[in-house]
Amino acid sequence: MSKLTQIAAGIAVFAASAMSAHAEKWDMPMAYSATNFHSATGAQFAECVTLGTGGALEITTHPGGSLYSGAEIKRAIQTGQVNIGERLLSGHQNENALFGFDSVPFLATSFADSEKLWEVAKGPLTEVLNGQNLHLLYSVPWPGQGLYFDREVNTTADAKGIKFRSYNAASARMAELMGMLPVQIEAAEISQAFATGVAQGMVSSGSTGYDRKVWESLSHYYSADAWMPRNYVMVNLDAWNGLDEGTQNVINGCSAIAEYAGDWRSIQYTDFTVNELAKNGMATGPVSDELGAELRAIGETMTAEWLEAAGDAGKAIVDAYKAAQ
Ligand code: PCA
Repeated sequence: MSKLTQIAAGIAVFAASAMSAHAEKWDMPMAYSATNFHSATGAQFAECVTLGTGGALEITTHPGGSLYSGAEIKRAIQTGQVNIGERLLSGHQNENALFGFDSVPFLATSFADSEKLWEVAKGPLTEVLNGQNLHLLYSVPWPGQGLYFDREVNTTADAKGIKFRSYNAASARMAELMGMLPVQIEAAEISQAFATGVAQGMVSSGSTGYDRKVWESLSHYYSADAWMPRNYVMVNLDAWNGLDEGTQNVINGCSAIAEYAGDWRSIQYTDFTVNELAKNGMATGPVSDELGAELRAIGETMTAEWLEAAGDAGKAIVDAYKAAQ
């Protein structure tokens, strides 16, 4: 080894030990199962930041609600119990109606439209989140939402009285308007809820049905593309402001890659997961014409209700989205 190589090697060892002495470790709670595509994207994001900062900031993901359940994650980040985490923001529409912009029925029902809607909503949403001590990093849509049941359902009359698992205000309201009984349950708990009859149906993507093997209890999946809700990865704003610029740059780069990769996975997963539901014995196909028409009417009611609740800020998002069509 030449003198110069020795010095270089020594500096590298010194730098590595200096870094690990100051290494910061962030836990990242995530609500959905480790095998879910959002969780896979989050794990790669965490690895990207850990590698990109040379280990100075090490992020460890905790999927499946193992650290905090879905409903607790946002508050945990806001209050600094953890510095980073992922959450379905439409689950907090009761705090601010804007969080439900991605669950307005039949507003954006394709990946291209979901992207357009996201582009115009990102600014206002970032502002709301900053006001809650949160910094937004990236967001990835779920595939289109369809209806799951333990029976054949061709009209809302067929679904009357069914206990319907909800995950946000829109899914609960849809249940009510269809004459069903909404019951809020985390995705991590649904296999058990269906097995014990606590719930008999839900609105969700093929992805969640596949992740939770719902064919063990449910028999029908009807594609409806009702809406495409999003998961959001957020950092505590104080923790974000406390990072040096280099670290922020690495996180921003990893976030952009994660958003791209997550979008791609969501697209790939759409058909794959519905095919898996069918392979495992479920009847799959579009909603009947009659149920489709009833859902459209319910969607109009829900859209009017959301616009009323979200006021000018909500209307501005919808107008900007329509102008971009
Ligand atoms: N899966 C999540 C939200 C939307 C989706 O497709 C869930 O069911 O909790």
